[in-house]
Amino acid sequence: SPPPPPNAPPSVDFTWTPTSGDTNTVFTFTAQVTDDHDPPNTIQVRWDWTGDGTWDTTWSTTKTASHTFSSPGNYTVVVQAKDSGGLTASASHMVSVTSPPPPPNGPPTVDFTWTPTSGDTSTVFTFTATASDDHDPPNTIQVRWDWTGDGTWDTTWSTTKTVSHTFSSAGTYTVVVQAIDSGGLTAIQSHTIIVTAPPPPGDFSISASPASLTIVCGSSGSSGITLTSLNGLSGTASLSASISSSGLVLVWPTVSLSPSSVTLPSGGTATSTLTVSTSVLTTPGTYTVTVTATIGSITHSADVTVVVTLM
Ligand SMILES: [Ca+2]
Ligand SMILES: [Ca+2]
Repeated sequence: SPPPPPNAPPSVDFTWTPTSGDTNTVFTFTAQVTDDHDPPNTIQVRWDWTGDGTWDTTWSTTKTASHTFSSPGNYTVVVQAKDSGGLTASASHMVSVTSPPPPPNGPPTVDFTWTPTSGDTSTVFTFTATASDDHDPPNTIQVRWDWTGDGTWDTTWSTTKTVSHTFSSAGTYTVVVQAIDSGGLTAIQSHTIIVTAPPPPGDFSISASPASLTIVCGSSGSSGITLTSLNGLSGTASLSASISSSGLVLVWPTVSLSPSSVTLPSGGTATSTLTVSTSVLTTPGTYTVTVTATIGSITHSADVTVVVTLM
């Protein structure tokens, strides 16, 4: 009989699924082998995932292998088959691996601070929003504000994160900021701000002690004048004194203030001295000395009753 035909090498090819993918994809490769002598299940295969000539698996009769590519790129995948006689064949294909798609857009985050942290209806509050986002840089995030938490937005959308506001009435306000990213996703944050009534206007009082003097003709008397700051008023007070009487006066007493100008500190007091002087010729009787102090547009006065007697 004729000699058996010499051993011929196997033939090999492979398929893979999925046919394309990214760095998260688990590719499954399946080798198809035939041979002139050996049944396919006895043919061994091995794989080189990157075409660099280094085999990445050991020989195996299992024709299916899985692999995930850690970096995007075009990879030449090589399979080699070997029959029982040691003859080999190989096949290669290029597999494209892409980067994974970016994660879906997420909403931004937003919060805000404000200065001063408390105030009244005269206070100009400055609000500063801080926004962040998974895709958009913060300076592209738009914000808008609702000063009263009533659901009506009081500003338009703006990429400017700092805005000023003054509350016209005292109260507790829920300030809301909303942020929106380029994909239209939004986030809100709110804080409570207490706005107090403005302090009462500054004022002062004036008093004289003693409030009445009895002076013998030819002598003099004095009364201490005290100015007291109210509600924080401060300033320079100009003082003046006038004298009047309901009776017939021929020779008037004279009045003077020392000093005639005093500096009133906020929350403090300032003093001056009223001196009423007479001569032996001064008309006896009852007089009213009115001491008037003026700070800015505020004027107050105090009366001192002066009785001038002959002896
Ligand atoms: Ca063979
Ligand atoms: Ca986003």
